[in-house]
Amino acid sequence: TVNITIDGKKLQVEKDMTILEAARRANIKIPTLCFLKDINEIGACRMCVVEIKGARALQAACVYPVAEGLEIYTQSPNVREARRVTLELILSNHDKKCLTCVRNRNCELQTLSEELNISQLRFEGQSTNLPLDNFSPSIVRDPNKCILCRRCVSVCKDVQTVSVISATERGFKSAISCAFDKSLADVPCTMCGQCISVCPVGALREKDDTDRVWEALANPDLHVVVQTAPAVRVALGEEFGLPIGSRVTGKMVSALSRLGFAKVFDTDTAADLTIMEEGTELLNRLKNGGRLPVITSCSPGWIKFCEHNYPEFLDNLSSCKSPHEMFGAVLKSYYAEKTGIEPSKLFVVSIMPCTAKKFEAQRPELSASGFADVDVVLTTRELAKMIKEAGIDFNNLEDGRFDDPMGEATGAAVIFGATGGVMEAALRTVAEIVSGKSFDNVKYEAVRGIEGIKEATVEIGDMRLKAAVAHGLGNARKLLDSIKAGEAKYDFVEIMACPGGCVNGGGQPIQPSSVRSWTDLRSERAKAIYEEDESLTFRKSHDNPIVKEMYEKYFGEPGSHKAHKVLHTHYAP
Ligand code: HC1
Ligand code: SF4
Repeated sequence: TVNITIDGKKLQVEKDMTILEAARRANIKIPTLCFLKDINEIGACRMCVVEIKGARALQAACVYPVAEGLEIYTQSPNVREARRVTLELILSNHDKKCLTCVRNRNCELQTLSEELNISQLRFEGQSTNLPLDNFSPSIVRDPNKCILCRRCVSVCKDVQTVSVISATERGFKSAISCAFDKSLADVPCTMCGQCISVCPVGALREKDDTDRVWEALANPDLHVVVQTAPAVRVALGEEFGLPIGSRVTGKMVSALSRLGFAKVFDTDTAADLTIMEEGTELLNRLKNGGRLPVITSCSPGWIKFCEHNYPEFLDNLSSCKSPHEMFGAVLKSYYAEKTGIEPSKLFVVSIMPCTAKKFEAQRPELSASGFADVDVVLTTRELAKMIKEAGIDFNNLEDGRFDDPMGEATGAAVIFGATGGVMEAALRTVAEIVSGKSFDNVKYEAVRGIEGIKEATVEIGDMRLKAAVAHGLGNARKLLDSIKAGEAKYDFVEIMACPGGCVNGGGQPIQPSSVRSWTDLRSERAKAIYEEDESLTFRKSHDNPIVKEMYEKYFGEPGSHKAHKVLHTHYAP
């Protein structure tokens, strides 16, 4: 440890800390803007400058390491003026249309202006008027709102290893853009939306599809149904001021009914169906010498990454559609038949924690009935906007229940939302199919948690199954490279594009750096997911009564010809 003084307060701190972290320890808040812990620690914006006794210039606290005897001042007149000038310069050419910005009231630049008491602007910069990039089905980039903090560049390059956005030019002409000024739609962007989650301002956002849903809801000729992904229920509450990790499943269902959806279904039902199909596929490939490892196919950002970077693994992918796509296909076939509603009159909306799902829904491979399996995908954030616009008092809603006949789901399906969940759900089912026994302990701890790559060897009777789980595309890359190099061998692999899995998807509520840097959103939201799992009556996919009924009445058995027609697909190289 070292001894330092901050604003006259004596402190003992570990020697590998930055001044920013040390100050936090002492409950002294230093403002930041470009800083995002572990992702963007570059000291570029200079909002966090502090005065150090004996040093010639002000120093950026987010990168400056503590040292024995350091005397630091975080609120001296020099410091205050420097921060104000920095902020005013950023504001001088920022597109300040806060009232109509998606990030109004959740913008780090706006918050800083308030906190530093900026009441007038001394500098009038030349405002840029650059075109929007809104050609991607998932992501919109507005360069006029960009403050060049580079968080998106770092997350795309270092965490996701995709590197499709970067800083170009220098000085006044600096910009964040894709190579040759192309659109995000024309580069190998995976549409994961991690860049949106880290953007402090409104320079990156999802493509807003709420109008399409309002229109469908107002159309008397359509039967509009909605399904919600497992991870949405543990994050939506954040949009209404509830603590991170609040479970709002019941309120979410009530809000959706109030919005006017004819039926509110649970994507989890289809996640159980996915496990039946994927488990069967895995056992078939193991028995018949098929391509191994089987790699999960529910994360569309991962699929796109695979297509661009690892086409040699496309045949390893499970042929299962992702759960919400399966659900859409089931609704437009089984449910349509059962209710006598024409598939053309059925409008399926998916509420997802994911921006890549908007792209996925448009894929031509995913239209079993001749119509798109899913018509519109909204993110968790877009759903919150609709709830607010409809004047629904979310926090005081009663708990609703998902609608029959497709409303039952198991704990196995819920955990899909956290990294390792699909693997664990599959193991719960595969273990019982192979052994013919029923197990009370359904926990597979080895595949839980936020370690980048997790491995487990599971022994079921005389079968030894080698499994691996990767989340975040950088970890996926590492895992695939080790398989390619022959250093590792697995039977079953789960890959999710987003770090932490869907709970931390690019469509989830955005927390500012002041929260995100010091709270692990992934673990907090995952905790709520595992609580929900424990609270449910059924915790294994093969116990789901609705799924059983679907096989009895419609599909026959897992992997049947009919199941393949509706529930499976193929992503060709
Ligand atoms: Fe996911 Fe999935 S778990 S992909 O993370 O397999 O988005 O939540 O809905 O489809 O079930 C996302 C979440 C989600 C699918 C399921
Ligand atoms: Fe990079 Fe993902 Fe953003 Fe695309 S969506 S630019 S891959 S971070």
